[in-house]
Amino acid sequence: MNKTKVLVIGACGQIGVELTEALRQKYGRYQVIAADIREKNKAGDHYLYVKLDVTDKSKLLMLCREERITQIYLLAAMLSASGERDPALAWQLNMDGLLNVLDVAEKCEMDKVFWPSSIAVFGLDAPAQHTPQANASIPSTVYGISKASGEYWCHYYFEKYGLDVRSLRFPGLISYKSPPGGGTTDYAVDIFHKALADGRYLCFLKPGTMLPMMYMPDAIRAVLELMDAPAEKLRVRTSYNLSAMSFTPEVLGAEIGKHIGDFKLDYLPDFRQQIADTWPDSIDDYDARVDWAWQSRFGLKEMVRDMLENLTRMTSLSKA
Ligand code: AKB
Repeated sequence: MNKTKVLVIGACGQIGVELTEALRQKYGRYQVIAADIREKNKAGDHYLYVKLDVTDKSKLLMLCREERITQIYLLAAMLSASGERDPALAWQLNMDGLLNVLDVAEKCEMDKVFWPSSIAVFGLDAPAQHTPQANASIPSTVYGISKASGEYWCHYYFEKYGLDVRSLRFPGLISYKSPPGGGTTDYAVDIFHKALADGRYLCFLKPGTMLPMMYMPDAIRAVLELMDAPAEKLRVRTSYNLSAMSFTPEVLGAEIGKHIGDFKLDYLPDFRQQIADTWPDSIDDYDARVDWAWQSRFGLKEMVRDMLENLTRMTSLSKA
């Protein structure tokens, strides 16, 4: 039997660090190669690590053939806010990266591919509350356009070549192990670091900006559960809506304030406000629940408690 051999591309990023760890636990540390354009970090410290630019298709193909890769997790991407600063580069990285992976996976007859999409595929024309799975929408950012187009490419490779590519539309992800970079939802991570360090935070989104969010342990579990689901159960071959919680900056601030008494939250909205205003308030993930029994575990209270406990522990460890 063909043993699972995994390649995680973008392994040093916010999702990559934790997903690489989870996949190593599941398949064994020598069955998972971490790859990133960056120098090694947590994902590459101890085990297999390759420096890889996903837009270099011949290197990707060579690596997959030499290592007999059977599954790719493609996490390398430019997010919404950085993408608006350099739309051409965002398009090139996000689209060329995906097309290279799909093509190489098909050529190497891989078992499965995972690729994350985002709530950024939805624009102002989509219903803001409980945004349904199948809603033709006009994204407001280059990042959103690349995710919407990427979803169609995943569908195309599945239909045309039978490539088992699976995808989730992630909301804003909150984590303590590794920081996000370049997203509109990043405030929901930054706020914890500033609350603990300074007791205050200057938020780049204004009060009342409701956005869908998810704690990283739920997100990692969602990827593993989706990838384990029987192929015949999966009716969505673009990307699944996924939901856990929704909140505004002031609601998150108030919850943090329950743990850090005199926490102060101020606001100075910037260009990211316009992006956030086009995204849904909440997401309907009915199809994910029905098809592969998705259920989130962390709500706002549990997430805030866990984030603060872990960040406090990590700060005292680094001081010791
Ligand atoms: C971003 O803010 O760009 C991302 C996302 C919602 O996809 N976190």
